[in-house]
Amino acid sequence: PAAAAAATEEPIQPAVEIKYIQLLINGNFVDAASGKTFPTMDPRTGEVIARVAEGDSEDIDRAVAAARRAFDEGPWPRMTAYVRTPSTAPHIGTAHAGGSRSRHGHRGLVSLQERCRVLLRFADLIEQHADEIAALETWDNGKTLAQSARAEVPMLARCMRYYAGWADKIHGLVVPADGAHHAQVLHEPVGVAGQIIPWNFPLLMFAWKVGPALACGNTVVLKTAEQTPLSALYVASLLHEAGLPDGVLNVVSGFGPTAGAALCSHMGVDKLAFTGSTGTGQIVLELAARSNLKPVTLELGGKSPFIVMDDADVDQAVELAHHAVFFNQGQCCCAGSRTFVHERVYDEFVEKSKARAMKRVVGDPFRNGVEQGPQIDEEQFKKILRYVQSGVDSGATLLAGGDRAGNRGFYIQPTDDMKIAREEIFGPVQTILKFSGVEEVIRRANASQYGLAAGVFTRSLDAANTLSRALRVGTVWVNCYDVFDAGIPFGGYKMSGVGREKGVYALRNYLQTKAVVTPIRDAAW
Ligand code: TXE
Repeated sequence: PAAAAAATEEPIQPAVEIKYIQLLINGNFVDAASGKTFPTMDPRTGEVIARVAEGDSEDIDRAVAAARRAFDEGPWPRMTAYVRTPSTAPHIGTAHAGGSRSRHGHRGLVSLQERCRVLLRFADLIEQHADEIAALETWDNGKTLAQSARAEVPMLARCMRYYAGWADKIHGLVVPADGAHHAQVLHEPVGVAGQIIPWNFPLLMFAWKVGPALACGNTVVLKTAEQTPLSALYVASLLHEAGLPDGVLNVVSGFGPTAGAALCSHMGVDKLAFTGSTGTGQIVLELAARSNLKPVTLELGGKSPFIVMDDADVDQAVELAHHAVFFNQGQCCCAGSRTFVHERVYDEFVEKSKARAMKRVVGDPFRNGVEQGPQIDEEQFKKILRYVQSGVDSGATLLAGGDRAGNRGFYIQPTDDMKIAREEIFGPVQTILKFSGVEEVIRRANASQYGLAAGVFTRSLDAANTLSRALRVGTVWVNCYDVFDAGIPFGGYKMSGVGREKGVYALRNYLQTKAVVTPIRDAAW
């Protein structure tokens, strides 16, 4: 009842103006070539927030051409690590590195430090505009304002600073080669990176994709999710204010099968990075293979286990397991959506989890104290309720929730059930399963096509070590969950993905490796 009341109150008017609704191509905000627009919705009400330019293959062509020009002719990929005339170093947007003449007629080298500076200035601007960015994200996505403001905007800034720090520290090797040869290994930017991001964490996905790509000197065409186009356009404008040269980052709003597929198939794109569903990831990989074999990194779905051992403090375990699955309305690729609980603490855990789920405050994400906003859209909302129903139909015991909250928008009651689930629900639905031994839980936790993350809750170091090594997943959180520092690699085993984002590992996705071999004339020396 508390949830229903909160969800039926009048929506709070967000304190932000919508400034950017066009595509960002070559440093300019422009309409789609077709002139078409599409609505982006407020998930609290299902009403239109704004109409946004709808990019299509022609716009992808324009954006890739701009990114290509910025890569082939601009300073961004070829900054040197020193400046010839520091006091008169030309402005980055007009200079042409390497001493050749730019279209503006300037000469001179641009320090690689300038790449760091642009990213650092961008992080400062994110902090200066934190309130507007957080409000925009919450409005378009439905996540709580507290989460946008206290977690996601700071993490975006942190990620940009992290990669700013890498920009002048990327270097190759000298290899001791047999024979009278000097062998160098150079690490060069790949070129034009196509990046496709989903709607569940628009700002973080922007950070994880754009940060390493730019730090390595690539240029980018970013396709945002059709449900959440607004925040990326806003922060991209700040990146230009920070001094990013035109064409280095282009942002195309639009749909998957049109704009997204055109980016994947484009012969002028040198590398693809995708986050989204496993099914769409397979399409992306196929389109890349059928066009120019561009390398692809994928961050896909999950069905992550959260394992509670019998020595756990049950109250703490309940709280953490709750957070692991309900965070972000359950719309996390790494949601701990299979809660495995040892039989000795199972009954107590189930009782307390049910009480916790029923206490969860659902309502307007702009309101203080609200823990859960609406789901992203009607499609996801209906899909989640279908899953809950199918659980009940196949014998699951519904402990809490299981229905919509309120009478408009896409709010769902926090739901607990007891069902062996395999598919990604992507909603506020916790499935609680009983186990009796370590070997058994390892087997059952690993019996999934996915392998993104896992949680382990125990006081035993031995249990933590055994489980951490046995679980076939990209991240194991022991006595914590959803820790996403920019330096920690993230990605999946099995059908949860290919490659890693964040940390030093993400740099590999955006670098080519070149061997340069030269003879050493006077080998006797
Ligand atoms: O995902 P899609 P959807 C899962 C989650 C959710 C389900 C469906 O289970 O319920 O996916 O969500 C673009 N070529 N995740 O339909 O389709 C699309 O425009 C190129 C998990 O939103 O994967 C968007 O930008 N691109 C996930 C992006 O792909 C295409 C996050 C993601 O959309 C395309 C989101 C195509 N043919 C959903 N079709 C996670 N791993 O965090 C779509 N897109």
